[in-house]
Amino acid sequence: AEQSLEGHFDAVVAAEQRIEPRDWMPDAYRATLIRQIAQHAHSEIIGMQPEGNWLTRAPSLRRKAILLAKAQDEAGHGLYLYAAAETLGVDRAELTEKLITGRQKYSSIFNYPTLTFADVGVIGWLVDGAAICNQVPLCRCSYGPYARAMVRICKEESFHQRQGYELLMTLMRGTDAQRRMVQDAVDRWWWPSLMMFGPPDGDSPNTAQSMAWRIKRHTNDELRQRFVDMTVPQAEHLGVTLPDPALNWNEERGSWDFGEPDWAELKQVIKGQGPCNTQRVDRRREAHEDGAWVREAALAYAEKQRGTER
Ligand code: FAQ
Repeated sequence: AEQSLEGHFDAVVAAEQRIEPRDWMPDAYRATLIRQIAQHAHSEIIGMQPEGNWLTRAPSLRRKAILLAKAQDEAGHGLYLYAAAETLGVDRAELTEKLITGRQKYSSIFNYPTLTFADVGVIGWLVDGAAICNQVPLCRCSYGPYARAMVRICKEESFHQRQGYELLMTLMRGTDAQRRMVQDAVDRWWWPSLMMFGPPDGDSPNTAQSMAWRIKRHTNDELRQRFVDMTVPQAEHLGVTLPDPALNWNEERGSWDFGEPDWAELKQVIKGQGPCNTQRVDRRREAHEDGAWVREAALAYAEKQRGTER
């Protein structure tokens, strides 16, 4: 029977149909999805912190309203993604526990500081831009609940990217000091954005199996290249310089050649030794502990409701 279940699973994946929560799936497929979806959810939740840093200091009411809406969208994405992970038999409380005790990862990008308001624009442009590049193909992921969550998330990410670009265009029409502020933010975020796509293919232990299962639809390097090709013309239009002397149009490939990110830095950041790792996880732990009374009250209320129904 095991053989035919596996045969059915393979056939569904090969036919580009979706695996659903009640379908049989290999244990390792389930584990890989839990790992990736949990990391993705954690990234959305931790990802609110760098921009949250500017909520009380946004330069106008309009900018503050936009930033608040964006951070709220990210909380929503985190919640959909935890819900998608729960369809695989894990519990959100358990995943949060793993995040705050450092046993599960979140994206390296959120361990860098946001030094000026231009960073808010650059996060929208480059970080959300990279997120879109990575996530649009995930709308075709073989696991139904994850693929469907990605559709709405990608629509909202596109809006986030546009708001970042518009913010930067506004600064670029401003003073010399504002233009320098944008260039400085681009210089600091460019390489970390390229690292969001993960290690180079030769050093990516999960890619081959995840592609065979059609969880991932492209390799890390393919998506990184797609991001560079999409972003170079946007940088030109904006009037900023990307901090990579090796950037060069390759006529033969029809793509931009670019330099090698500092992979040792990515490893350090993933290991917990980036500029803000400790601060980000500590803040998340505090928020979780501060919220304990809300969870207790909600549970007590649910118990009471059950009581009155009986
Ligand atoms: N950071 O074998 P691979 C957002 C880990 S966007 C940290 O290549 P895989 C939106 C990897 O987990 C950001 N760790 O792994 C937003 C693995 O370790 P493990 C979130 C990284 O899974 C914008 C090991 O290295 N997006 O939040 C990173 O096949 C603005 C070996 O790597 C997603 O999560 C990294 N950059 O490929 C929010 C998208 N790269 O788990 C707020 C979904 C690799 O074996 C503001 N995820 N690692 O211990 C994916 O597409 C994949 O998981 C990759 C990694 C591509 C990230």
